[in-house]
Amino acid sequence: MNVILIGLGGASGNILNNIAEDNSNDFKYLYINTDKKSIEDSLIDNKLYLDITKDKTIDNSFNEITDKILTHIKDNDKVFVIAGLGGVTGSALLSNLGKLLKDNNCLSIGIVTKPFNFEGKVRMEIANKSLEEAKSFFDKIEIFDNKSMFQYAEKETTFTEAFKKMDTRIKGYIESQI
Ligand SMILES: Nc1nc2c(ncn2[C@@H]2O[C@H](COP(=O)(O)OP(=O)(O)OP(=O)(O)O)[C@@H](O)[C@H]2O)c(=O)[nH]1
Ligand SMILES: [Mg+2]
Repeated sequence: MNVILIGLGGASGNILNNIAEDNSNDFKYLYINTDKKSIEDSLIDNKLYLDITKDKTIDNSFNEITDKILTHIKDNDKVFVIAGLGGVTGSALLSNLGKLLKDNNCLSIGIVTKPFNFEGKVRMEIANKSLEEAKSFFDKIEIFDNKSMFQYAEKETTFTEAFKKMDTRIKGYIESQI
């Protein structure tokens, strides 16, 4: 089965890098972000920079790259869409991409993270709103709660280590779905 992982926004960039790094799967990858630096630094081969600096809404910018996205996914059986919810980019693009995939009869699984409590109410609300909107477009959405990350951690566990563990769990989840 062909599998493509599409990442939306900064958190997904880190998650894709961590999954792609060990080369243990022949997944295809596509990374989409509005952050030029993060796109440039990403290890992923296929990436699309969304320029929202020039007076453009994120939705309009997305509509300009839908053809490009479709060229990457046309031959794939299963599309996993990864986004860390709570910021602007991933949260806004989740429904846009979900709808595009649904309109093109792609089997889609969303994989999202929810913010830590310490990130505040506003980011949690953005995350919940995004999830609510995206629900109807995806065949399934799996939620990884960032606050669960430190549940089994030692006192000295750093964020980087904890994120890596979370990314390993996400990778395991994807492998269990194919
Ligand atoms: N698991 C995991 N979660 C992360 C990571 N980085 C950020 N997050 C979470 O993801 C949420 C969204 O962050 P980003 O992905 O950076 O946001 P964005 O979608 O790029 O949005 P903007 O930067 O605001 O345009 C944050 O609020 C964190 O909860 C990461 O490396 N791993
Ligand atoms: Mg960002």
